[in-house]
Amino acid sequence: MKVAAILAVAAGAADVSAHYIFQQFGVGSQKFGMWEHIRKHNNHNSPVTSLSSNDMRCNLGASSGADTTVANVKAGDSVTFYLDQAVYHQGPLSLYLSKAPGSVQSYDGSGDWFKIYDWGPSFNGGQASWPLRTSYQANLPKCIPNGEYLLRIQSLAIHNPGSTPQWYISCAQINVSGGGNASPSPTVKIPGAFKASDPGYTANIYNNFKSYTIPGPSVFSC
Ligand SMILES: *[C@@H]1O[C@H](CO)[C@@H](O)[C@H](O)[C@H]1NC(C)=O
Ligand SMILES: [Cu+2]
Repeated sequence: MKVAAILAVAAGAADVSAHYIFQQFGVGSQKFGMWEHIRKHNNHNSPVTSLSSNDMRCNLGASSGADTTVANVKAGDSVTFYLDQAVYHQGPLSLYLSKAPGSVQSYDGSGDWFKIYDWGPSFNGGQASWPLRTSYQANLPKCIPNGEYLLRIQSLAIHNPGSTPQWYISCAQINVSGGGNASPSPTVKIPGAFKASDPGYTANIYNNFKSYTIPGPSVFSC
């Protein structure tokens, strides 16, 4: 208990220092430049904390992607988000996709979203370990329809139980070819997909922490 309290205080103190930013995108072995194909947001290294805010989509000041180029990808490709420094707040990470009705550069993310990947904790001998890394890689599903999409990564920071959890978010703009004709499901809206009552949002990771449910819909796979 004592250790848990000290850890919680230490984690809180870390909040004054710079946070991590998803600021570079990659496809396969190619790593693009700073903010290339990623919507630049105005939040610098601060988190989004309101579950009802449209900033939950692509972060503060990133509702338009007019100034951001679009990466050409193939369905099934490996995609990677790189950070300026390793994620250091405990919590899950997830990848979401939302198909733009037309050009993704003018898409605000108000349509349907589905989840394609989760990074959660592993439990070993009563200890949880979180995947805190400098980059996160996953493969796009092979069966998604061709077209332009927002590809969104989120890190949900739940290191301070009892305080408002924090969301670190970026969106890349991708143009998928070579896909299929799936109708990915389940779909959710953002905001709306995450609730204050979600067990994965209220979890106390320092107290009898033995299992964890990552917020959001189940992962879609082909
Ligand atoms: C998207 O990819 C298709 C197929 O390669 C291509 O014809 C189209 O021009 C691309 N769109 C953009 C915006 O790059
Ligand atoms: Cu912090």
